[in-house]
Amino acid sequence: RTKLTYESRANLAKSSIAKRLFNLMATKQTNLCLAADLTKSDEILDIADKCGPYICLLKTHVDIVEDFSESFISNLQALATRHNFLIMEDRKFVDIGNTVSLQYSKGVYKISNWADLVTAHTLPGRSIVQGLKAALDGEAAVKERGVFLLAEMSSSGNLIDDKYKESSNKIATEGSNVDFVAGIVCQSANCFAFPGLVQLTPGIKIDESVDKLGQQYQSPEHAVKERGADIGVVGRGILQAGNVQQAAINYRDRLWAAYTDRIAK
Ligand code: UP6
Repeated sequence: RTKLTYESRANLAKSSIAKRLFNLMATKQTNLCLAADLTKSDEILDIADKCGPYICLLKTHVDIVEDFSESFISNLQALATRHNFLIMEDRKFVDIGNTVSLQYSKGVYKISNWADLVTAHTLPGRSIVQGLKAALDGEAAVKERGVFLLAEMSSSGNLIDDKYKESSNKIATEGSNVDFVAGIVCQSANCFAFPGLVQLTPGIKIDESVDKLGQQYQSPEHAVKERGADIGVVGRGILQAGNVQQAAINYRDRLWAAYTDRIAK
């Protein structure tokens, strides 16, 4: 799968939003996801505006926003339209189907109303995908949304083993889930084989290999060429840079060059 172009993988994808994402990456020539881990809505909107032209995906953790409001969401959506990127809420759902269904669509954040994509752990089993789908109102709504399942984590000492990885892959590709599972969050190319899924890989930074709280980083080139990343997630590598726009351009250029190298070989 890692030798194929994003355009050809768009044709193989079974989830509509995965198709859309692959095509967006190909036309906009970016495989960079910005992890906008900031706690004030204005800061998130500001960085989304500055980095928007260089990213395919903006990833939020909406529960760290201290001044959440509906206008924050509508402003973020306007920026997503203006700069042509998708929005992923990195909620990492992990509960029984009925609970995740409520967490996805209700409460303060009503995530299913605005997030094109969400993330979920596979720990509860296949019912987590069914629970998320159940929150959406019919087939048309399912088509506009998707989930990325976690099959690996970047944190040192995480408890995921080979069997868990394999089972996560099975859940992602089985029967009724395929129209809704858009991709896998993982660290290595051997997590799944189906080329219609997007590999999202967090833990990318140019000048550091760890943080103080267990995060482990790799370079853009290593993530894309050795580990099979289709989209590289960069948070602090951009957020803490002196010039965030220049940093986004730099990460975009390196991730994209690594992808073009990968498919040329
Ligand atoms: N993330 C990881 N590792 C995972 C899954 N998700 O780092 O296995 C997410 C974090 C954070 C971002 O929740 O939002 O990716 C990484 O941020 P950083 O680049 O600042 O370390």
